[in-house]
Amino acid sequence: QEYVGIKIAITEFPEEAKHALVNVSDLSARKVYLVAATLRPETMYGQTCCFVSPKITYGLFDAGNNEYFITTERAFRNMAFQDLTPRRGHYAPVAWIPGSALVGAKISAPLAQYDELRVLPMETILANKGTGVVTCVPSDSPDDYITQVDLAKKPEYYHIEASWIADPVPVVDTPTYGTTTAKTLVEQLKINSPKDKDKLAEAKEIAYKEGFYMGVMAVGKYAGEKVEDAKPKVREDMVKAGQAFVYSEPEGLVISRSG
Ligand code: ZZB
Repeated sequence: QEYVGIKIAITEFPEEAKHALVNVSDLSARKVYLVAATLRPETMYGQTCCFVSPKITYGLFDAGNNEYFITTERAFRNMAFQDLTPRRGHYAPVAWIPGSALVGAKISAPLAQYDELRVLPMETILANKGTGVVTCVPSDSPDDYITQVDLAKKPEYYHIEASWIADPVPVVDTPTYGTTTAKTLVEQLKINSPKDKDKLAEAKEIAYKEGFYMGVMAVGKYAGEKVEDAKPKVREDMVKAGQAFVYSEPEGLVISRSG
């Protein structure tokens, strides 16, 4: 599986995170990025938050070039064997940080239409897939859409502020679902919760196909072009700009949500 790692800059840490990272002496001298794994770089215009799991402990890793990455250890280990890190095979974290301590962090996400976004919790993130960090695109990802709906229903329970939840941004236009593919599918399939696994897997499958084969970009440099054509161009632009990198996950290590 070949993912695009999206570099999402942390611009302000919550107090809890500062506490966890107190022994990292050069933290303020370096850029810190949450790295989100995605198959849909063309949708990055529609990012509305970055999800971490409150159940995962992430590592802060030296990524070279005065940069730190926050990912699962498993993901950084993969990167360390793909010449994406300073020393091949070295993946010891500089510090550990619980996902819960990152919730509320202020972030700046590449191509996002919002200048400032927040880190929010997603309980259904799988620890053994991607980087354990998921960038939220509620226009096109049914999982992201329903997670935001759920967060908005009980912000106190999730220890977040309702104002941290941003509205979806139109990114891809499709003949069947317009620019609200995720919302429409969630409603049509009567998905009520982020835990509605089977229906969400079905919605994701439909959304992927519809977006890729029928979608036209509704925003950005390639507005008006087919998603099929725009996808590799957006990916290349982001890689050249240092906003993203391509990394692969060995087959067989990928455990899909559908089982
Ligand atoms: C942004 C995005 C925009 C995504 C979209 C999807 C969609 P797959 O196909 O099963 O490999 N993801 C990544 N890592 C995890 C994880 N550890 N746990 C749970 N979800 C994860 O899934 C890859 C997609 O699943 C990734 O692409 C990421 O969400 C999420 F418009 O990133 B995506 C129709 C889907 N649309």
